[in-house]
Amino acid sequence: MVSVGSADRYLPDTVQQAVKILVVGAFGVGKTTLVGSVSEIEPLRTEEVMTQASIGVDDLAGMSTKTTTTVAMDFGRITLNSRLVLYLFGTPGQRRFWDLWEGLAEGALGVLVIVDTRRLEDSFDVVEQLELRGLPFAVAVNQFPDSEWYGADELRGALDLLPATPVVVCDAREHASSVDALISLVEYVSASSLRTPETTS
Ligand SMILES: Nc1nc2c(ncn2[C@@H]2O[C@H](COP(=O)(O)OP(=O)(O)OP(=O)(O)O)[C@@H](O)[C@H]2O)c(=O)[nH]1
Ligand SMILES: [Mg+2]
Repeated sequence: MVSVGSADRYLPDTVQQAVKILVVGAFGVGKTTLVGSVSEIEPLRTEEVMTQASIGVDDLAGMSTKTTTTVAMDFGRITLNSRLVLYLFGTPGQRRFWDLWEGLAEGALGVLVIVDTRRLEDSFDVVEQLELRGLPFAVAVNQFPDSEWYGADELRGALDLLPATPVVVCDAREHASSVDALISLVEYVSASSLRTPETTS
């Protein structure tokens, strides 16, 4: 999170476009962390302490400090430039809450998929869900200190991504790095929407 003060809460008059972005990913990949590090307003979080229901279901390997999980949504805002503001909606990662994605995705221009390469297989279904729903997305690899290093092509192969789908590496705790990931998504979605059906067919 950047500074939080009343001066930051109001949008400049120059803002012409407000865009909704969904932040999705498997359990514990860093969605809440990213929305929080990016947001220029106090982010809204719906964290609950993980309960017995989580034991044996959610893999906490590599997340010794994680005690809570998102049960409804994260919300944040970032003014990318004087004309464009992004509203970020983070989803819950636990599978039992995936039904909420449908509602949260309504009206979203694009999706940032956060991936943890230490548990890459957890992300297969996430990517599949987005492809089924036809939502444009970019992949942001949240690099943890003990993450294995995958080349972009290897990762694309493993996640079965289309050649045009952006893949970026970020640190969800870092504002600048996370904003860069969002910019990659916005650039991709803007470029795709500029292509008319005539030029793509
Ligand atoms: N080292 C490191 N730790 C991180 C990073 N991102 C998140 N964490 C930690 O990893 C854990 C998971 O982060 P969350 O942001 O809660 O993940 P989430 O995807 O929102 O999790 P759910 O809502 O439960 O699905 C937390 O304990 C974070 O402090 C990162 O980039 N590096
Ligand atoms: Mg979360």
